[in-house]
Amino acid sequence: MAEADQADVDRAVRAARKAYQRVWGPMPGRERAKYLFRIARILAERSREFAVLETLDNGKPIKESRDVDVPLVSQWFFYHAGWADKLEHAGLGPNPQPLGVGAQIIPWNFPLLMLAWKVAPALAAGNTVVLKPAETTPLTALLFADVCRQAELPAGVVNIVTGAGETGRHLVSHPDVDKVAFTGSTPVGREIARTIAGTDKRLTLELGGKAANIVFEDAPMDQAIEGIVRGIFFNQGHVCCAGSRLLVQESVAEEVLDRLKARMATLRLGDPLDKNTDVGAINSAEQLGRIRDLAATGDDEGAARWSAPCELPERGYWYAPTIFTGVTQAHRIAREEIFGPVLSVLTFRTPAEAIEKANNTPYGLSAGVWTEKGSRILAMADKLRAGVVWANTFNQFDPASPFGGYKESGYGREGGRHGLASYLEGTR
Ligand code: TXE
Repeated sequence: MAEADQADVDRAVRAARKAYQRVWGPMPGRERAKYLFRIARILAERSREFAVLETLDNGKPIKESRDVDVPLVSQWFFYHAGWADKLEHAGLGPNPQPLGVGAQIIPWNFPLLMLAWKVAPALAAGNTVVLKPAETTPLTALLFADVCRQAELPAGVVNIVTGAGETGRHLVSHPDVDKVAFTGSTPVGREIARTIAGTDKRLTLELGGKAANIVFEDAPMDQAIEGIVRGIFFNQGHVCCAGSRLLVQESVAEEVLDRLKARMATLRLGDPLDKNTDVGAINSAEQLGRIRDLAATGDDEGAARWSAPCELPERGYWYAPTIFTGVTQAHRIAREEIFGPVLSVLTFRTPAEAIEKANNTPYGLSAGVWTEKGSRILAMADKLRAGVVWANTFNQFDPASPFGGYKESGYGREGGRHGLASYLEGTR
C-alpha cells in the first residue's frame, strides 16, 4: 500500500477544497441526495464483493461482514441521503452551512462501516472529505472510491489517502482542513486534540471503551447469555463499545457463568471466509501481542482464566474466547481496554453497587442492562455515565441513533441528527 506523504496529502486536500468551492458546497441538497442514494444502491448491489474483501482484509467472520457491516454501510448512506435536502430540520436554524473540508481518520476494526459513519453525514451536509483508513485495513476504502466513480460523484468530493500515523499527522495538521473526525485509540485522540488546539478546526473524537454489561437476577436468561457472547466476542472483541466487563448479580453468578461457558464451548473459531465461523482472526500480530500482554496481567494479578476449548489454526493470529473470573476493580483487565475476545467478570449485590462499578472507569462509551423490570432499565440508563445504554440487547447500531462517548471515550456524536449537526456551522 502506498504511504501518502505530505505532498500527497496536500494534493488530496487541494482537490477537496476545489470540489467544495466549485461543485459540492453550492449544489442544492436534493442534488447531493441523488448521489448519496446512488452510492447506497451501488453498495447494496456490490455487497458480496465488499463483504469478502472486508473479511480478507480484517479477519472478521464473513457472517458478520455479510450480515452486519455491509448492510449497515448501505443503510448509513440511505439514511443520510434523506437528510441532504432537509438540513433546516437539523435543529441549527433555517439555513445551516457546511464546514468545508473534513479530515477523517478511521481504525481497522470496522473499516468500511467507520468510513460510512464519517463520509455519509459529511457529504449530506455539503462538505468534502479526505479520509485515511487504517494501515492494516485500507482495501474496502479503496474499493469505495471505485463506488464513488461508478456513482459519478464529482471528482474531489471524496479523497482516500493510505498510510499510517505519519500520514494521519499530515492530514490533521494541514492548514486547509476545517474539521477533523477521528476514531481510534485515546492516546492518538489526545495527540490530535493537542495538534488542533489553538486553530479554528472542529474536532470530534470517538475513542476507547470499557463497557459494563450488567445482568440482574430477573434477566431474560437465554437472551442475556446471547447478549454477553455478542457483547464481547462479536468481531473478536475489536469493538470500542464491547461489553468487556460482565457485571452479574451475585445470586445468579454461578448459573450465568455455567451457561456462558457452555455457550462459549459451541463457538466456532477459524477460517473467516467459512460461513459457519463465529470468531475470526485477530487483525494483526501487534494487536495479538497487546491482547496477550494485557490478559497475562489478569493471571499475574490473581484472576482465574477460562478459555473456550477450541483448536487454534497454526497460521495467522488467533485468540480463543476467554473469560476471567475473580476480577476486582483494581485489576488492569477491569480497567484497561483489551480490544480482544477477553471478558472480565465482576459481581454485585444491589443496583447501586452495579452503578458504582459500571461507572468506575475513565471511559464512558456504552453499557448494557439485562432485566425484565422496565423501571429499573430507566433508572439505570439515567445513572450510567455512558453515551449508549442498551437494554436487553447489545451491540445494536442504527443510523438514526447518535453514538459517542462520555469522559475519555471522546466527544461529539455520530449518527442521527446530532451526528449530522457536527458537520454544520452553528455547533461550536
Ligand atoms: O490505534 P491508533 P491502534 C484502541 C484499542 C487498540 C488500541 C491501539 O484499544 O488496542 O487502540 O490500536 C491513525 N495522527 N482502539 O494502534 O493508533 C492510524 O493510522 C493521526 C480503539 O490501531 O489510534 C489509524 O488510521 N492519525 C478504537 C487510526 O489512527 C494517527 C479503534 C487508529 O489507530 C496517528 C482502534 C497520529 N499521530 C483502536 N497515529 C475505537 N475507538 O474503536 C495513528 N493514527
